[in-house]
Amino acid sequence: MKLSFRWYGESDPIPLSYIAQIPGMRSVVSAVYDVKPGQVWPEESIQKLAEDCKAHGLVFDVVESIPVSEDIKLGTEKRDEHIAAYLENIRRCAKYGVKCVTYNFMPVFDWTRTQLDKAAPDGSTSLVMYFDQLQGLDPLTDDIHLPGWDASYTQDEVRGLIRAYGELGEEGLWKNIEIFLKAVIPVAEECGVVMALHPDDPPYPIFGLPRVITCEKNLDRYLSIVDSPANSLCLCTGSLGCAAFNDVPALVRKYAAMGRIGFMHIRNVKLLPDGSFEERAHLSACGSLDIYEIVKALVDAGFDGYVRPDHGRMIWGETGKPGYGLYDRALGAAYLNGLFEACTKAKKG
Ligand SMILES: [Mn+2]
Repeated sequence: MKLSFRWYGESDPIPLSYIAQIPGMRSVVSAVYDVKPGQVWPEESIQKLAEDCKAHGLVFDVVESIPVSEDIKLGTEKRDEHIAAYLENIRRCAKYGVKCVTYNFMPVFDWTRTQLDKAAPDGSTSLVMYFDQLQGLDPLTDDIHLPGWDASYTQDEVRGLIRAYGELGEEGLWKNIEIFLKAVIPVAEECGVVMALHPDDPPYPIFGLPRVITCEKNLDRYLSIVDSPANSLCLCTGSLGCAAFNDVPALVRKYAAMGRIGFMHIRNVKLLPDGSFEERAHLSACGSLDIYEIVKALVDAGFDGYVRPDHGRMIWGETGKPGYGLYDRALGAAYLNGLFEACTKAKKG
C-alpha cells in the first residue's frame, strides 16, 4: 500500500515538513481548492503542488477531489461544458504525475454532521451525527446551517437545488452518473489515472435528497456501468460503516479482490442504537469497525493502492480544521503502519 495524508495546500496550518516526518509517509492528497466546480484548474497551481511536495520528499499523486458540479449531477444545459472541463482537469493532473482522482456524487452537500467538536470523556473532540439534533428540521422551510454544508449557497439556492433533485429522483441521478462515467473513464484510462468514487456520507438520503452511493448493491451497479479498473472506489470505511447494513470488512475483501479499490480512507466510527454515530480514534477497540479485519482483507488481496488515515479527533490542545488535525491522524497512520506490517509478515509466514 501507499501511505498518504490529506493536505489543504498553503492555507493548511500543517506544514508539509511535519507530514514528511510521519513514518512511512509517501503521498500527499490534495487539490486546487480555489477554483469552482465545473471550471478548469490552472496548470501552474497543479505544478506548484507537485513541486512543493517533491521538495519535502513527498509525492503529489492523489487528488481529492475534482468536484463534480451540481450541473453535471442534475444534467443541466451546462453539463457538457462542465464535463469538458472535468476531462481537461484529469489530463492536466496526469501531466504532473497524478495517478488517482477522488470524487463523489452527493447532491448539494458533501458529508453531513450535526456537531464538529463533541467532547468525549477524555477531553478529545470529534465530529458526530445525532439524529435528535436533525429531527424536525426541514430545509424547504427552515434556515439550516449544518457544519460542512457549502456556505456559498443562499437558503433560496439550497431550496431550489433540493426541489430540482426531488424532481430528478434516484433513477434520474443514475442516468446522469452513466453519462458522466462514459465520458470520464475512457479519458482516465488514456491518462493512466484511476477514478476513485467516494461513498455518500452518511450512506442514506438526507432531507429527501437522493443519495445512491450507499451499499453493496449500488456499488456493484456503479462499477458495472463502465467495467474498467479506472472506474474504482475510494472505499471510505467511516462513511459506509456508519450504516449497520454495510459489512465493511466484507466489502473491502470483495472489491479489493476485484481490483476495484483505488484509494482507502480508513477511520473508525461508533454506531449508536438509534443510528446516530460518533467519529472515534482509529483503533478497533474505540469504535464499531474492526480495522484489523479491514487491513487484513487488503493485504490478503495484495492491495497496492493508496491508503490514508481519515478524520481524526482533536487532541493535545490542537486547533484547526475539524477532522483534519495533525496529531490524531498521525496516530492513525502509525496504527495502520503496524497493522499492515503485521498482516504482511503473517501472510508470508
Ligand atoms: Mn472519507
